[in-house]
Amino acid sequence: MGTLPSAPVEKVIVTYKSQAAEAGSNTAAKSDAAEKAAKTGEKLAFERRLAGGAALVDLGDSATKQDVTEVMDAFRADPAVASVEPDIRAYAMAVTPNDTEYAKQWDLFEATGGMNVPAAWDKTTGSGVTVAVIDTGYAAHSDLAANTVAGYDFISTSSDARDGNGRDADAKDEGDWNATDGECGTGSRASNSSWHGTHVAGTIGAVTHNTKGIAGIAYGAKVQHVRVLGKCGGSSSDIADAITWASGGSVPGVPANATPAKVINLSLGGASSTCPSVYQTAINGAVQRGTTVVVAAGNSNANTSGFTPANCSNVITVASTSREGNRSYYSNYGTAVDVSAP
Ligand SMILES: [Ca+2]
Ligand SMILES: [Ca+2]
Ligand SMILES: [Ca+2]
Repeated sequence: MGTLPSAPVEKVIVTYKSQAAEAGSNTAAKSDAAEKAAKTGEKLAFERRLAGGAALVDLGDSATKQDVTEVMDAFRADPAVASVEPDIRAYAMAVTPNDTEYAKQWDLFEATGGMNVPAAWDKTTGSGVTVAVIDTGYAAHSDLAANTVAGYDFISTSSDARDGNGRDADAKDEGDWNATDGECGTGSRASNSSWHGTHVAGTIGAVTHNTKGIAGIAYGAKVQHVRVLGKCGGSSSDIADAITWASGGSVPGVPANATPAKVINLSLGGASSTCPSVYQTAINGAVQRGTTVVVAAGNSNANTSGFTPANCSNVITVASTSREGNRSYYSNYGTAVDVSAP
Protein backbone atom coordinates (compact mmCIF):
# COMPACT_ATOMS: atom_id res chain seq x y z
CA MET A 1 0.00 0.00 0.00
CA GLY A 2 1.07 3.59 -0.37
CA THR A 3 3.51 4.98 -2.88
CA LEU A 4 5.14 2.30 -4.98
CA PRO A 5 8.90 1.95 -4.59
CA SER A 6 11.08 2.69 -7.60
CA ALA A 7 13.70 -0.04 -7.99
CA PRO A 8 16.59 0.29 -10.46
CA VAL A 9 16.38 -1.70 -13.68
CA GLU A 10 19.02 -4.46 -13.95
CA LYS A 11 17.77 -6.36 -16.99
CA VAL A 12 16.31 -5.65 -20.39
CA ILE A 13 14.01 -7.79 -22.51
CA VAL A 14 15.01 -7.98 -26.17
CA THR A 15 12.60 -9.29 -28.79
CA TYR A 16 14.29 -10.17 -32.07
CA LYS A 17 12.53 -10.18 -35.40
CA SER A 18 11.36 -13.71 -36.19
CA GLN A 19 13.71 -14.14 -39.15
CA ALA A 20 16.78 -13.05 -37.12
CA ALA A 21 19.22 -15.76 -36.03
CA GLU A 22 19.06 -14.43 -32.44
CA ALA A 23 15.34 -15.19 -32.33
CA GLY A 24 15.94 -18.93 -32.44
CA SER A 25 19.52 -19.51 -31.36
CA ASN A 26 20.74 -18.91 -27.80
CA THR A 27 24.29 -18.93 -29.12
CA ALA A 28 23.43 -16.10 -31.52
CA ALA A 29 21.65 -14.19 -28.75
CA LYS A 30 24.68 -14.63 -26.47
CA SER A 31 27.06 -13.29 -29.08
CA ASP A 32 24.70 -10.39 -29.80
CA ALA A 33 24.75 -9.51 -26.07
CA ALA A 34 28.57 -9.63 -26.21
CA GLU A 35 28.53 -7.38 -29.27
CA LYS A 36 26.27 -4.80 -27.55
CA ALA A 37 28.48 -5.03 -24.44
CA ALA A 38 31.54 -4.13 -26.50
CA LYS A 39 29.62 -1.29 -28.12
CA THR A 40 28.35 0.27 -24.87
CA GLY A 41 31.13 -0.69 -22.48
CA GLU A 42 28.59 -2.39 -20.20
CA LYS A 43 28.73 -5.89 -18.80
CA LEU A 44 25.93 -7.74 -20.57
CA ALA A 45 24.97 -11.38 -20.28
CA PHE A 46 22.27 -13.31 -22.06
CA GLU A 47 20.38 -14.85 -19.15
CA ARG A 48 17.59 -16.93 -20.65
CA ARG A 49 14.87 -17.15 -23.24
CA LEU A 50 11.37 -16.03 -22.10
CA ALA A 51 8.25 -18.04 -22.88
CA GLY A 52 7.35 -15.73 -25.75
CA GLY A 53 10.82 -16.07 -27.31
CA ALA A 54 12.32 -12.79 -26.10
CA ALA A 55 15.85 -12.74 -24.70
CA LEU A 56 16.43 -11.60 -21.12
CA VAL A 57 19.71 -9.72 -20.91
CA ASP A 58 21.34 -8.92 -17.56
CA LEU A 59 23.28 -5.69 -17.02
CA GLY A 60 24.33 -6.48 -13.47
CA ASP A 61 23.24 -4.64 -10.32
CA SER A 62 25.67 -1.75 -10.73
CA ALA A 63 23.96 -0.51 -13.92
CA THR A 64 22.83 3.09 -13.71
CA LYS A 65 19.77 4.58 -15.39
CA GLN A 66 22.10 6.02 -18.01
CA ASP A 67 23.72 2.59 -18.63
CA VAL A 68 20.29 1.04 -19.15
CA THR A 69 19.35 3.76 -21.63
CA GLU A 70 22.58 3.27 -23.62
CA VAL A 71 22.14 -0.49 -23.76
CA MET A 72 18.51 -0.18 -24.84
CA ASP A 73 19.50 2.31 -27.53
CA ALA A 74 22.18 -0.07 -28.81
CA PHE A 75 19.68 -2.92 -29.14
CA ARG A 76 17.09 -0.62 -30.66
CA ALA A 77 19.55 0.46 -33.36
CA ASP A 78 20.01 -3.14 -34.45
CA PRO A 79 17.76 -4.00 -37.43
CA ALA A 80 17.43 -7.56 -36.11
CA VAL A 81 15.68 -6.25 -32.97
CA ALA A 82 11.90 -5.80 -32.97
CA SER A 83 11.67 -4.23 -29.51
CA VAL A 84 13.56 -3.75 -26.26
CA GLU A 85 12.14 -2.84 -22.90
CA PRO A 86 13.30 -2.65 -19.29
CA ASP A 87 12.54 -5.57 -16.98
CA ILE A 88 10.51 -3.50 -14.50
CA ARG A 89 9.35 -4.36 -10.99
CA ALA A 90 5.74 -4.97 -10.06
CA TYR A 91 4.25 -4.73 -6.57
CA ALA A 92 1.22 -6.03 -4.79
CA MET A 93 -1.64 -3.61 -5.22
CA ALA A 94 -3.48 -2.07 -2.28
CA VAL A 95 -4.78 -4.63 0.12
CA THR A 96 -8.38 -4.24 1.21
CA PRO A 97 -8.35 -2.64 4.66
CA ASN A 98 -9.16 -5.08 7.45
CA ASP A 99 -11.04 -2.51 9.54
CA THR A 100 -14.19 -4.10 10.91
CA GLU A 101 -16.57 -1.43 9.54
CA TYR A 102 -14.87 -1.05 6.14
CA ALA A 103 -17.52 -3.09 4.31
CA LYS A 104 -20.02 -0.32 5.11
CA GLN A 105 -17.81 2.41 3.61
CA TRP A 106 -19.21 2.31 0.08
CA ASP A 107 -18.36 6.01 -0.21
CA LEU A 108 -14.70 5.01 -0.18
CA PHE A 109 -14.54 1.84 -2.25
CA GLU A 110 -17.35 2.05 -4.79
CA ALA A 111 -16.17 3.22 -8.21
CA THR A 112 -19.43 4.75 -9.49
CA GLY A 113 -21.09 6.79 -6.72
CA GLY A 114 -18.13 6.33 -4.40
CA MET A 115 -14.68 7.89 -4.51
CA ASN A 116 -12.78 4.80 -5.70
CA VAL A 117 -10.26 5.56 -2.98
CA PRO A 118 -8.46 2.18 -3.11
CA ALA A 119 -7.11 3.15 -6.55
CA ALA A 120 -5.75 6.36 -5.05
CA TRP A 121 -4.16 4.42 -2.17
CA ASP A 122 -1.86 2.81 -4.76
CA LYS A 123 -0.41 6.27 -5.28
CA THR A 124 -0.59 7.86 -1.83
CA THR A 125 -2.25 7.58 1.55
CA GLY A 126 -1.38 11.15 2.48
CA SER A 127 1.82 10.48 4.42
CA GLY A 128 3.82 13.58 5.19
CA VAL A 129 0.71 15.78 5.14
CA THR A 130 -1.02 17.35 8.13
CA VAL A 131 -4.73 18.09 7.73
CA ALA A 132 -6.17 20.66 10.12
CA VAL A 133 -9.76 20.02 11.11
CA ILE A 134 -11.17 23.38 12.17
CA ASP A 135 -14.23 22.20 14.03
CA THR A 136 -15.53 21.23 17.48
CA GLY A 137 -12.24 19.77 18.67
CA TYR A 138 -11.17 16.28 19.67
CA ALA A 139 -12.95 13.55 21.56
CA ALA A 140 -10.33 10.94 22.47
CA HIS A 141 -10.74 7.95 20.15
CA SER A 142 -8.59 4.86 19.80
CA ASP A 143 -9.18 4.72 16.02
CA LEU A 144 -7.77 8.25 15.67
CA ALA A 145 -5.20 8.84 18.42
CA ALA A 146 -2.17 7.51 16.53
CA ASN A 147 -2.90 9.82 13.58
CA THR A 148 -3.43 12.95 15.68
CA VAL A 149 -0.96 15.80 16.26
CA ALA A 150 -1.29 18.65 18.74
CA GLY A 151 -3.86 21.28 17.87
CA TYR A 152 -5.24 24.33 19.64
CA ASP A 153 -8.45 25.64 21.16
CA PHE A 154 -9.35 28.97 19.55
CA ILE A 155 -12.69 29.54 21.29
CA SER A 156 -12.12 32.82 23.07
CA THR A 157 -15.40 32.99 25.00
CA SER A 158 -15.28 30.80 28.07
CA SER A 159 -19.04 30.19 28.25
CA ASP A 160 -19.09 28.87 24.66
CA ALA A 161 -15.92 26.87 25.22
CA ARG A 162 -17.23 25.09 28.36
CA ASP A 163 -13.66 24.48 29.52
CA GLY A 164 -13.60 27.38 31.98
CA ASN A 165 -11.28 29.62 29.98
CA GLY A 166 -10.59 31.25 26.64
CA ARG A 167 -8.01 30.11 24.13
CA ASP A 168 -5.75 27.30 25.29
CA ALA A 169 -3.57 24.51 24.01
CA ASP A 170 -6.09 21.73 24.70
CA ALA A 171 -8.42 21.26 21.73
CA LYS A 172 -10.57 18.74 23.59
CA ASP A 173 -14.20 18.86 22.47
CA GLU A 174 -16.20 19.87 25.56
CA GLY A 175 -19.51 19.23 23.81
CA ASP A 176 -21.88 21.43 21.83
CA TRP A 177 -25.13 20.18 23.35
CA ASN A 178 -28.10 22.41 24.06
CA ALA A 179 -30.23 21.76 27.12
CA THR A 180 -33.25 23.72 25.92
CA ASP A 181 -34.94 24.96 22.76
CA GLY A 182 -34.05 28.54 21.94
CA GLU A 183 -30.76 28.46 23.83
CA CYS A 184 -28.87 29.48 20.69
CA GLY A 185 -31.47 31.90 19.35
CA THR A 186 -34.89 31.67 17.77
CA GLY A 187 -35.53 28.29 16.20
CA SER A 188 -32.61 26.52 17.87
CA ARG A 189 -33.44 23.14 19.36
CA ALA A 190 -32.28 21.19 22.36
CA SER A 191 -29.75 18.62 21.21
CA ASN A 192 -27.02 16.23 22.21
CA SER A 193 -23.40 17.01 21.39
CA SER A 194 -22.44 16.35 17.78
CA TRP A 195 -18.77 15.42 18.33
CA HIS A 196 -18.56 16.71 14.76
CA GLY A 197 -14.82 17.39 14.72
CA THR A 198 -14.04 13.82 15.70
CA HIS A 199 -16.40 12.49 13.01
CA VAL A 200 -14.77 14.65 10.33
CA ALA A 201 -11.27 13.73 11.51
CA GLY A 202 -12.11 10.03 11.32
CA THR A 203 -13.37 10.36 7.77
CA ILE A 204 -10.09 12.03 6.83
CA GLY A 205 -7.54 10.10 8.83
CA ALA A 206 -8.86 7.24 10.93
CA VAL A 207 -6.17 4.70 11.78
CA THR A 208 -6.50 2.06 9.07
CA HIS A 209 -5.57 -1.62 8.84
CA ASN A 210 -5.89 -1.98 12.59
CA THR A 211 -8.77 -4.52 12.53
CA LYS A 212 -10.93 -1.90 14.16
CA GLY A 213 -13.53 0.73 13.32
CA ILE A 214 -13.34 2.46 9.95
CA ALA A 215 -10.72 3.20 7.31
CA GLY A 216 -9.72 6.83 6.77
CA ILE A 217 -9.48 8.35 3.29
CA ALA A 218 -5.96 9.72 3.85
CA TYR A 219 -4.94 7.43 6.68
CA GLY A 220 -1.24 8.14 6.15
CA ALA A 221 -1.84 11.81 6.99
CA LYS A 222 -1.87 13.41 10.42
CA VAL A 223 -4.94 15.19 11.71
CA GLN A 224 -4.72 18.40 13.73
CA HIS A 225 -7.77 19.49 15.70
CA VAL A 226 -8.26 23.22 15.82
CA ARG A 227 -11.24 23.96 18.02
CA VAL A 228 -13.55 26.81 17.04
CA LEU A 229 -17.08 25.45 17.50
CA GLY A 230 -18.55 25.15 20.99
CA LYS A 231 -21.91 25.93 22.46
CA CYS A 232 -24.02 27.63 19.76
CA GLY A 233 -21.35 27.36 17.08
CA GLY A 234 -18.35 29.58 16.65
CA SER A 235 -17.34 33.09 15.64
CA SER A 236 -15.75 34.21 12.39
CA SER A 237 -13.05 36.03 14.39
CA ASP A 238 -11.98 32.78 16.07
CA ILE A 239 -12.31 30.80 12.84
CA ALA A 240 -10.19 33.27 10.89
CA ASP A 241 -7.43 33.12 13.53
CA ALA A 242 -7.65 29.34 13.44
CA ILE A 243 -7.14 29.35 9.66
CA THR A 244 -4.09 31.58 10.06
CA TRP A 245 -2.58 29.48 12.85
CA ALA A 246 -3.31 26.12 11.23
CA SER A 247 -1.47 27.17 8.07
CA GLY A 248 1.61 28.33 9.99
CA GLY A 249 0.78 32.01 10.28
CA SER A 250 1.25 33.92 13.51
CA VAL A 251 -1.63 34.80 15.82
CA PRO A 252 -1.03 37.21 18.71
CA GLY A 253 -0.96 35.45 22.07
CA VAL A 254 -0.83 31.96 20.56
CA PRO A 255 2.36 29.89 20.29
CA ALA A 256 3.40 28.97 16.73
CA ASN A 257 2.01 25.80 15.18
CA ALA A 258 4.79 23.19 15.32
CA THR A 259 3.20 21.14 12.53
CA PRO A 260 1.52 23.53 10.08
CA ALA A 261 -1.18 21.97 7.92
CA LYS A 262 -0.91 21.46 4.16
CA VAL A 263 -4.69 21.12 4.06
CA ILE A 264 -7.36 22.84 6.13
CA ASN A 265 -10.82 21.30 6.38
CA LEU A 266 -13.73 23.58 7.23
CA SER A 267 -16.93 21.54 7.43
CA LEU A 268 -18.70 24.56 8.84
CA GLY A 269 -20.49 27.62 7.63
CA GLY A 270 -22.92 30.42 8.25
CA ALA A 271 -25.40 32.42 6.22
CA SER A 272 -23.88 35.38 4.39
CA SER A 273 -24.23 36.52 0.81
CA THR A 274 -20.66 37.79 0.86
CA CYS A 275 -17.40 36.37 2.12
CA PRO A 276 -16.40 38.38 5.21
CA SER A 277 -13.05 40.05 4.71
CA VAL A 278 -11.77 38.50 7.94
CA TYR A 279 -12.24 35.11 6.29
CA GLN A 280 -10.84 36.11 2.90
CA THR A 281 -7.73 37.66 4.43
CA ALA A 282 -7.05 34.56 6.54
CA ILE A 283 -7.70 32.24 3.59
CA ASN A 284 -5.46 34.22 1.25
CA GLY A 285 -2.68 34.12 3.84
CA ALA A 286 -3.06 30.35 4.21
CA VAL A 287 -2.98 29.80 0.45
CA GLN A 288 0.07 32.06 0.19
CA ARG A 289 1.82 29.81 2.72
CA GLY A 290 1.02 26.82 0.52
CA THR A 291 -2.00 25.47 2.36
CA THR A 292 -5.10 24.24 0.53
CA VAL A 293 -8.37 25.33 2.14
CA VAL A 294 -11.32 22.97 1.70
CA VAL A 295 -14.82 24.11 2.69
CA ALA A 296 -18.16 22.33 2.83
CA ALA A 297 -20.75 23.75 0.42
CA GLY A 298 -23.36 23.28 3.14
CA ASN A 299 -26.35 21.06 3.78
CA SER A 300 -29.29 23.44 3.34
CA ASN A 301 -30.48 22.44 -0.16
CA ALA A 302 -29.82 26.02 -1.29
CA ASN A 303 -27.40 27.95 -3.45
CA THR A 304 -23.92 27.98 -1.93
CA SER A 305 -23.61 31.69 -2.77
CA GLY A 306 -25.52 32.44 0.45
CA PHE A 307 -23.13 30.51 2.70
CA THR A 308 -19.69 31.39 3.99
CA PRO A 309 -16.80 30.51 3.93
CA ALA A 310 -18.09 28.31 1.05
CA ASN A 311 -18.57 31.47 -1.04
CA CYS A 312 -15.05 32.78 -0.44
CA SER A 313 -12.35 32.88 -3.10
CA ASN A 314 -9.26 30.69 -2.97
CA VAL A 315 -11.06 27.72 -1.42
CA ILE A 316 -12.18 24.34 -2.73
CA THR A 317 -15.90 24.14 -2.06
CA VAL A 318 -17.23 20.60 -1.77
CA ALA A 319 -20.84 19.52 -2.25
CA SER A 320 -22.37 16.16 -1.39
CA THR A 321 -23.49 13.38 -3.72
CA SER A 322 -25.56 10.25 -3.14
CA ARG A 323 -24.60 6.62 -3.62
CA GLU A 324 -26.06 6.84 -7.13
CA GLY A 325 -23.90 9.87 -7.92
CA ASN A 326 -26.71 12.44 -7.81
CA ARG A 327 -26.69 15.58 -5.67
CA SER A 328 -27.63 14.65 -2.12
CA TYR A 329 -31.13 15.97 -1.40
CA TYR A 330 -29.74 18.21 1.32
CA SER A 331 -26.57 19.41 -0.41
CA ASN A 332 -26.08 23.03 -1.39
CA TYR A 333 -25.34 23.65 -5.06
CA GLY A 334 -24.37 26.39 -7.49
CA THR A 335 -21.37 27.81 -9.29
CA ALA A 336 -19.31 28.13 -6.10
CA VAL A 337 -19.11 24.33 -5.91
CA ASP A 338 -15.75 23.01 -7.16
CA VAL A 339 -16.06 19.29 -6.49
CA SER A 340 -18.56 16.93 -4.96
CA ALA A 341 -18.12 13.69 -3.08
CA PRO A 342 -20.28 11.13 -1.33
CA1 LIG B 1 -10.45 27.11 26.42
CA1 LIG C 1 -9.71 23.85 25.74
CA1 LIG D 1 -9.62 1.68 11.77
